[in-house]
Amino acid sequence: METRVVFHIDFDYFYAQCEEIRSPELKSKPVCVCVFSDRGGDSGAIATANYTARKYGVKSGIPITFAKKRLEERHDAVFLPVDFDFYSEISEKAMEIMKSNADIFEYVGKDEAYLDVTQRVEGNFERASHLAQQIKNSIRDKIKISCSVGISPNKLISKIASDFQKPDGLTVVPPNRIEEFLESLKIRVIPGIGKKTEARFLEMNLETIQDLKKLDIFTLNKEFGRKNGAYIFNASRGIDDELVKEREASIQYSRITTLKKDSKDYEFLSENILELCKEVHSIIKKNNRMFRSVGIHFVQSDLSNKSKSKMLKNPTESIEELQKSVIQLLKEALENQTITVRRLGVKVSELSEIQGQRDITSYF
Ligand code: DGT
Ligand code: CA
Ligand code: CA
Repeated sequence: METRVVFHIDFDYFYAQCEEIRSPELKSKPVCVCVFSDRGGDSGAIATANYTARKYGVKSGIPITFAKKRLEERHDAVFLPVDFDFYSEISEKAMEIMKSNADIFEYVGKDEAYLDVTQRVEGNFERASHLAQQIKNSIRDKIKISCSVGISPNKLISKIASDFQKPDGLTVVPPNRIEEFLESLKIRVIPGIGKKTEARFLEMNLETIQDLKKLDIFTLNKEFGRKNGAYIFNASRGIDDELVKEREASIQYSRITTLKKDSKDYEFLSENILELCKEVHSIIKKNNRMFRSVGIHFVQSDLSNKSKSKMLKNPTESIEELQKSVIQLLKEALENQTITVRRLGVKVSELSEIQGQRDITSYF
């Protein structure tokens, strides 16, 4: 394969930075963006925090009560509820700028994307670095968002590189620097390696990627299976052939089926709709997504349409929650239903990527 030039761009402390855009006075304060749970009060978790709050040990995923304790001495600390719609709006604008600067644009999630720019920089890493600086400036000037960029010949190294100097980073790893760049890094920077896998390597006294390279492919295969073993072996050597694939933010996933018979019977329809939920859920899983909006759709026997949808409080990947919402919508839709249903559909939208460290054993 000819040498490619791949960018990974990731917005810094994204939700919290969005909050700073609409209220610039927040910039000097610790800012925590919270997902409050249904239980009320301070129950719930931190979605993200700005770098001032991170200095006090606040990070994604910890309970809101912990964050408040850690920030006790900061009377100016601010705790805000998530506002996904606002963050999506900002994300879309920034994605437009990236898209217009890429040969191939791959959307990953609200705050990150891969760009293949090989052609427009003619494979030249110096020119790539200038292009990245221009994109960063443009996003800062027009949208007031700072981001971190990793540049290398593949997605794997670029992803690691974008995280290397955060916030507002730009890390260029040309082909001849891959080895020295990786060697001193901790094994856990490899995407897919979570706490559990890291712990197993630590037991073997392996901490850095340089240490990891001591393991041969047979040992890795035995420990992690063929597929994961090969992945780890290649990743520690900076090898990754995954192409940047054209992908826009996907709007929704849906499945529709023609029923065996036209019906308005709750039992019959619920049985079918729960089956559709399973299919939609497997698409969600395959794409590593969470959803926040759930909808159902009827094509009725006179071919007229009827649909209903609801917005969940928080994004989720749970099939139970999907089925519960769908059943609720079905019951609502069947109240005073006179005509029978011919085709039945389920859709989810308001999609986002699944966050947080994934363990390699559950990742593949
Ligand atoms: P950074 O490290 O400067 O890139 O910080 P973030 O906040 O941009 O972190 P990143 O890229 O891992 O995640 C992007 C957004 O996704 C983040 O602003 C909030 C959301 N997020 C991340 N982790 C979690 C989590 O554990 N729970 C929830 N609800 N949201 C999360
Ligand atoms: Ca980010
Ligand atoms: Ca991210």
